Amino acid sequence: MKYSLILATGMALGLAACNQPQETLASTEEPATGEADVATIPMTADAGAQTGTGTGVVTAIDPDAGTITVDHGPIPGVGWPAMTMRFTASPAVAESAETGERIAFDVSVRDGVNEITAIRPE
Ligand SMILES: [Cu+2]
Repeated sequence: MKYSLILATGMALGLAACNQPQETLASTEEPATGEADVATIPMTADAGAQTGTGTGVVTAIDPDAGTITVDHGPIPGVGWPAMTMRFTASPAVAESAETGERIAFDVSVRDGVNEITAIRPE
């Protein structure tokens, strides 16, 4: 319950904050598919969230649960050593990865929620 409220509030704030630069940012990422334009934008300007960029290998994807498991290297931006862990991801982001693929990704850490906000092939 508490988790959902925090997530919903964060998403609302994120959407509001990213309303303006959304168009230009989206064009630098993968081609927009309609549903992907909001979800794949790195929320680097989101106050209260720590952000970082990492690289690693996708070991599992669960689009229904909205998670991606990545065996990743150190991520100095959020103070993490190398490890294998599960991240939250929007359906659009989850679908942009493949199991076994080597990726670079943006991560946002806020209120204990570790979310991959963008994925690029490495
Ligand atoms: Cu980790």
